[in-house]
Amino acid sequence: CFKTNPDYIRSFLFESKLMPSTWIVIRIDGCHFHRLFLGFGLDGLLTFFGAFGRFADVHEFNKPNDKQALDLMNLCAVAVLEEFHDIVFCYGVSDEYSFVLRKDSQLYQRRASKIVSAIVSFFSSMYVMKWKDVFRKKELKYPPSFDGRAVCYPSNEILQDYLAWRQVDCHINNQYNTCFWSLVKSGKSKSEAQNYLKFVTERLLKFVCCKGVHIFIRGYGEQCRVLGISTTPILQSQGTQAREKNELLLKEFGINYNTLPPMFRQGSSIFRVKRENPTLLENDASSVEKTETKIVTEHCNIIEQSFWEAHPSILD
Ligand code: DGT
Ligand code: MG
Ligand code: MG
Ligand code: MG
Ligand code: MG
Repeated sequence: CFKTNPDYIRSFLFESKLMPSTWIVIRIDGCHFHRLFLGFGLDGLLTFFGAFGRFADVHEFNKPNDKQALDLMNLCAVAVLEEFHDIVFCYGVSDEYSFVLRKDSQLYQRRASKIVSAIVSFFSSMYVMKWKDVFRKKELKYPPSFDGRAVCYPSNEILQDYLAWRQVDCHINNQYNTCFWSLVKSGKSKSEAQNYLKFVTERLLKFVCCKGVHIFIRGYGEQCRVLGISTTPILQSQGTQAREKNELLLKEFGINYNTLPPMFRQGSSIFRVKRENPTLLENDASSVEKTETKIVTEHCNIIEQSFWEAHPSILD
């Protein structure tokens, strides 16, 4: 006979609750958005087997950045911000988005699996719903999916370091990808382009400055290695890979990296701002009614402290 005592059944339930009084960051990321990189002329074969194909390739996203695909991600993130009132800030790049929930959020009693699954499924549904608004003439060929995870950050400083890390990643990947696809479009094979950039990467150290802390890294993306962290730019004299890549883009392709769209270079930040409502100001509305809350999408530097100083209400 079965034991159907509810307490007995419930005793198996494992609820991982997120630490109280800490910022909660939910990061979602598109599943299999890239193409398997095999070389050997197998790329065509992969596109042919579209059912297992990679989302960005199957949907012919522009390389390295597809404005419409990023616009769609941003629209979905705005919808998430509107739906989940405890979210105070969103940062997105490529196929990922980070959502920051207020420190004192009691959403789903801070149960990680509930929060992650609710946000991930809402975002995925939005992506499908809003597809046609952005890609008017392009058919959605199969349902996209996203994974998600939750991490707690105990202080504003550490939360800002997390966001800076994502923006540094955006910059490094974008710079690498811009060089890579410029080389490919100029007639180099993918492996030639990869080898050329590998040479640049291995010869020189990358140098990133984040809030006065200098981080020295080699490689990019998942292969990125942190070589050292220091408060002084001691290794700067050894050259910066970033500068080298910008020179490559300018000399060989006439691309001035700093004039590329800010959305590609800086990613997208979404947050609420309080603004005075000019129409209500004219009437004799109370001071509370004179301000309205607006959601804005900006492509700016969030590593610099000045961003947080200009928007103190975000982490207030
Ligand atoms: P995952 O997350 O482990 O399931 O695998 P992926 O393939 O999603 O890998 P991920 O998230 O590390 O990298 C994102 C991939 O998405 C990137 O390799 C290329 C693709 N992607 C993202 N944004 C764009 C875009 O604007 N244009 C194109 N062509 N591809 C993009
Ligand atoms: Mg992933
Ligand atoms: Mg992905
Ligand atoms: Mg990704
Ligand atoms: Mg239910």
